Amino acid sequence: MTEIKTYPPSADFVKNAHIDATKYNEMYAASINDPDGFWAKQAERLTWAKTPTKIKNVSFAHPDVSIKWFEDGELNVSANCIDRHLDTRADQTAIIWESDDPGISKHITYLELSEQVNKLANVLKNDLGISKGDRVVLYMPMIPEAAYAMLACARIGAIHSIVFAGFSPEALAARVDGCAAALVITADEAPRGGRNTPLKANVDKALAICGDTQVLVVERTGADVNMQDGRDHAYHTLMAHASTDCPAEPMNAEDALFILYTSGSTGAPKGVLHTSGGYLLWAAMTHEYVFDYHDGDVYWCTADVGWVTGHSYIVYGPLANGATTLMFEGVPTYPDVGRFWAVCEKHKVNQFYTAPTAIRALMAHGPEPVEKYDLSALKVLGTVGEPINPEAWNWYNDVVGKGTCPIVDTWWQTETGGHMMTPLPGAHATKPGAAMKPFFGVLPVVLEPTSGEEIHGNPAEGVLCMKDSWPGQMRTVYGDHDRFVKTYFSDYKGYYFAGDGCRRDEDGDYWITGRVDDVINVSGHRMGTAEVESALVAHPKVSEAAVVGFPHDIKGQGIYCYVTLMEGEEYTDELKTELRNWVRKEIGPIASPDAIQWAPGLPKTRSGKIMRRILRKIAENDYGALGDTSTLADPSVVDDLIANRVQK
Ligand code: 6R9
Repeated sequence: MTEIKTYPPSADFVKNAHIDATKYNEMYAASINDPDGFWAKQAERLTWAKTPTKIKNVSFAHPDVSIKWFEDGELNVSANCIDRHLDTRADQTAIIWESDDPGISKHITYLELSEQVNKLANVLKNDLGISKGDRVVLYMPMIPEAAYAMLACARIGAIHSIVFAGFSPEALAARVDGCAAALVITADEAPRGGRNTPLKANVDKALAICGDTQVLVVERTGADVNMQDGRDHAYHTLMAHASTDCPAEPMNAEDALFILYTSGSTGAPKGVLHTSGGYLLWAAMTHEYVFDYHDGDVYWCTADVGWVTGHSYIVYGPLANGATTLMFEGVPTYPDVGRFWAVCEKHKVNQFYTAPTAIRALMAHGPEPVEKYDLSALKVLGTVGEPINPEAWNWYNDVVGKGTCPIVDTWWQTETGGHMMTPLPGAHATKPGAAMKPFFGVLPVVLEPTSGEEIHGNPAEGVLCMKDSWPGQMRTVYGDHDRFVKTYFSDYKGYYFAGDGCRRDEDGDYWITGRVDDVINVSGHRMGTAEVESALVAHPKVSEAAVVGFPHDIKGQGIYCYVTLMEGEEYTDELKTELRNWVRKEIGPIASPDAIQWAPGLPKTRSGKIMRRILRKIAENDYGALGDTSTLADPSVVDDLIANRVQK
């Protein structure tokens, strides 16, 4: 075996870090040995209207899964992210907004944030009749108003559900419908990479599908948009008259904060539900310790608020900590491939957090676009969303971090609310590609996939599960608790099953090996193969479709579709283009197929189950490893598929 190089933090870094190796070990042991004591103490980092006395009340026992943290505590998330900072930080920048246009940015202080959020909370309550428990869908560009809207919902106890602005009207309609939203907040258009997405027009199309709700429209580009009388309201008009004082609604720790839809291996996307107290504590604590955030630092997470990373690490975690958080509207390649580094230099970014797919895309352009800029403010680099390959890790470390910035490879999920497995930058010697260690309170186990037995000792390889709860854990699937239990607690009873495989090495460090289910990860975006399949079969000419992931240099995984047409339909290149556009329309551009292969026959078992294992191997160009095909109803279809494989 080749020796794995490790990268310890410098002595200077360790000296200033919140958590060094000794402290990590002490705190980790305390978090596991005395969770109630540990979390009661940690809960003091939030401001409670009523301090919780009941700390943890959890059962992972199938089928009666129930998860409660701080259940008799009361707090308001927006008061924690804003009000409590006003005495000391009113003039400190809360949000640095960097527009898609490199010439435009602005700084929003905590006082300004407070005024905007209070006003909007009043608009929601008084003009639009939104009250505690109502659902509000956000379909927005990366503009400060997106953060205002999240916090305004939190302030009055409304539950937000953000739909990524890259999703199609069809996908938006399903999500508006899924939570019976009382309001959609959007903008006229979303500029990204020099192009404008017509958000309001998409909302109009979505509401034509799912039925009307009220709409609040932020003016971003000033484009002329349709405004339906009585249904659509102009943000700036209503805000102009709103008061800057809206008392924060006291919320129980277990009251819902937000819903966020995410893809699973089966069925339609699930509405992951997070609650107020545990989630905020988890987001705040991980933000401080994992990025080693110190007062006065400028922190930048390049995600979109449409994903969980944007929720926890652009808005809630940083603002709960009184941090300065950068919000970027654009893309890494506009106006050129040096944009990330130009922004780092311009705003003197100290912690930078992005996805491996972005690193790989930028790495392809060599070191020059990075070296043009002064990145000396950088202290910590982070990655999230998918496994990072060692080449990309090394490039990030050498070219971006100049070998002086610890890299935190953070493994977590929409479901986990925040970081779960990650090195802490002052505590651990990192290894390229390893998620390393559990965060405080996290109890990972490696299970043998078929028996479900825990594998003790090192090294170990199997599926990754959690043996106990942590405060940031999702509480349920919105409106479908049975689905929650079935998805996460049924395959391995008594454990939370994450859906990922992992390896624990000789030193006890964890490496995430990728999904073990039918979820694929395209440019860090999670997608169920079943979703793409159902979009394809919704086309009138398609009779059957099977979708698998295959290795892709930049995206991590690409989307490979096998398609069978209806009797009598012609297999043409034009139809392939049509199907590609169809999927983009049904789901959004992120689901655009990378390869479509005509498959007049699909490999099926005698009981009619599609053998995806075989389709995966063909897409991966790995025919030697097809395994046993004798159980197929018609083994000859495999040869046909190999002969007609689409070259990638
Ligand atoms: C935060 C986020 C979750 C899935 C997860 C896993 C993959 C995320 C990773 C990683 C390896 C990392 N994933 N971070 N795999 N190393 N550091 O991405 O949430 O969109 O719900 O995706 O992403 O497969 O199960 P989400």
